[in-house]
Amino acid sequence: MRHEDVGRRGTPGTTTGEVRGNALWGGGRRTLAVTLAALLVVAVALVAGRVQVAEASDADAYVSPGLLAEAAASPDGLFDVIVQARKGKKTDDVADEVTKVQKDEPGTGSKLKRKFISIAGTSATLTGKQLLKLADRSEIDSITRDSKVELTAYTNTQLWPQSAGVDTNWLSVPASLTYPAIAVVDSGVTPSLPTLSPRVIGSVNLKTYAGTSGAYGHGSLVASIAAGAAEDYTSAEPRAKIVSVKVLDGAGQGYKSDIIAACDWILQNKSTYNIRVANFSLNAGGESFRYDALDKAVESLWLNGVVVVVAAGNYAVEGAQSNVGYAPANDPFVITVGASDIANTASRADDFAAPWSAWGYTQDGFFKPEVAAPGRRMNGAVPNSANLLTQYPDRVVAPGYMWMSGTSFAAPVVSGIAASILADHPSWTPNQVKGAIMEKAVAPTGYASNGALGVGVVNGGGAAVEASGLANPNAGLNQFVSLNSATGRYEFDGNLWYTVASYDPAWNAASWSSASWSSASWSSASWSSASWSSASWSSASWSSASWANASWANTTDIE
Ligand SMILES: [Ca+2]
Repeated sequence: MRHEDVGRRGTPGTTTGEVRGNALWGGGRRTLAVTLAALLVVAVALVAGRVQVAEASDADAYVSPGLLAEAAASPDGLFDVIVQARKGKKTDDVADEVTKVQKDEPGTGSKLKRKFISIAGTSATLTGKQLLKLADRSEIDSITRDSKVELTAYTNTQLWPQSAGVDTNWLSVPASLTYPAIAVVDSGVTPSLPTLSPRVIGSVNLKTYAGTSGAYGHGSLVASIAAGAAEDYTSAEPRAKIVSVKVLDGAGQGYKSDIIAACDWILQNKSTYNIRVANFSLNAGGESFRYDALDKAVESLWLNGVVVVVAAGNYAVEGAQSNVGYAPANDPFVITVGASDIANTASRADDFAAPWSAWGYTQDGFFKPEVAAPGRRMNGAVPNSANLLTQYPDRVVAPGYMWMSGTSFAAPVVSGIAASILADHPSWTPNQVKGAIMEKAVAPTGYASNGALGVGVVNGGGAAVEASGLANPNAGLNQFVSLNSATGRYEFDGNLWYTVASYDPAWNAASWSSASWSSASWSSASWSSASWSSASWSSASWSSASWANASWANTTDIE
């Protein structure tokens, strides 16, 4: 029997045809295709390939790794296979051989199935005994598994999955793991969209604002970037599930209280749907996190097992420091995400911050965002009736798909990465997931780890597969967290934090003194000094009324 090293057939990240578009970075046109269909087959084969040590003999058929041993161990068991002819032989010759071994070794359930035209071969269900016998026939070239095909291909015509390092997770995090659900707190997700169906496993409408009717499209676009699986539009984590929590109307408007109700609903239903991640591509008003009700609501999620991912905001002007005062982006526990521009290349080295991506200090002196992810000209799915389509008809890239820019579309990249991490490490806490994402982020060339990109641009593959889970960016805050025996949930004591932070500027040292950050490629020392600043605390004049206005989720005209 011949042995073949199936692991050397493919090269990850194989790319085809790059075309520069007519505006900025390609305008969502087909700039690149990542050909992963063949790689999937190779990866599956590799897993099985380590079982069997093959003997070298040209007389016998090639048999899928492990299959001979399985057939020998289970002579009456049934195996679905594809049988191919030796050179010079035909499909009918193979069919004859299959029929012969069935006669020689009768077995219940065995049968000849398809006779192929495109190849000289057949499909068949064989008993173990028949398979062993067939492998010795000189007419037979190969007997390989008739594997179940679970997906066609994970591909994206854009470069952002490579820049965010998530394309490697499509293959390196096994599909057989349990992938959690991401709650998308937004304008609603259309469950029938081909890229998401049938993985929208729950939805609830908590919107009480009587504004614009119809589907906005924002929620679907966000969900498709987090967890879409369509070829050419594969998301950050195509195996994750989606739960739609609708709080905004057909124009992206809504009440802050509805977003708090969304947190309540997630807390009550997270076990039912295995919700481990909640995505907030919205901000609504903002006060010190000691008082802001939405901040407290998302903290309740965070401290009770749900990773909260929030868009930083789109209100910076020409890259200048804007500070970050809207809730829930201004909450220190959550992962706040800025938007990077990938500079039309897959490499992270030349990435830079989108000029409108909000960054700077919160009312309480915390630096935001922690990380950035691609957020410019992101292709995603929207329903045909979406108001966004009416608003931006020139942004359609294909039927059912359009591009948008904003931190709204960077956040779901990180939500998808969080889902990959939790599939690989189901026991990790939100603090560990945040630590892994920050630890493996990469600062572009010349970037100093304390601006609009946070510590750098996310590296999904590194965070999911390589991170230790030991780095905890919230270690300093944990000393103020305790179990409320009345509710049975963990809570943060903001007043105690305020008292301690007021007289001890080094209260947060624990977060950055850990050796866990030594593997980070960015400077943990410089981030440590920037991550919380008593100088920019609420005494600063900027922290007053300017954060009172409504949601900016409708600031969609940016590019
Ligand atoms: Ca780049």
